[in-house]
Amino acid sequence: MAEISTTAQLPPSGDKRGEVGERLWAGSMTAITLLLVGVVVYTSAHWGFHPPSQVETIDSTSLHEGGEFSEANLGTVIAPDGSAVVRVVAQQYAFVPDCLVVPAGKPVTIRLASADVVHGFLVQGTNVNAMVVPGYVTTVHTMFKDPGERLMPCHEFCGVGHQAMWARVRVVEPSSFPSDANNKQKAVSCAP
Ligand SMILES: [Cu+2]
Repeated sequence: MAEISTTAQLPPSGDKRGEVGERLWAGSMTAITLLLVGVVVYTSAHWGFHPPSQVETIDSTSLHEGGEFSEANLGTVIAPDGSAVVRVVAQQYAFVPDCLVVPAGKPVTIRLASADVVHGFLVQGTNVNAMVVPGYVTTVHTMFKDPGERLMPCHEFCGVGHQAMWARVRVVEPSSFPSDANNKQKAVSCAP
């Protein structure tokens, strides 16, 4: 009578190749994941890219009725330390105001709220790039190094007039900033 072997059989060579393939895939996926995490950390630390918080809520249907985003508050206000806060409303199909004036070399906080649908904005040549979602305030902190004028288009398709929705950002020397901006009661935008 033939003896039955109880020892495990060695896998055929095909299974060995499968294991090598799996290890290769697992290794490449781990490497890609680490690379992506590295890119996020690098852009965040080196370029100052940060996702906007968007945790602050606001009633988008009543922006014009008063509060932070009422008409008189739109534009730039300069704090005693020289930093600036810019408030902007995004609506179909314009930013209000459509020309922002900001000081060069000073911290600038841009606060946006949408009056209707989802919009987006970026400032050409800077790290400013965010979405403006109705119901939330988008806050971006930045600094503009050199004086000059930059474009600020809406980059989120928001309707048939989307391509016409853009503003300008005029970066000026702090010394030539409109003096009205130091008056907290009045926000300023570019002179017409
Ligand atoms: Cu838009």
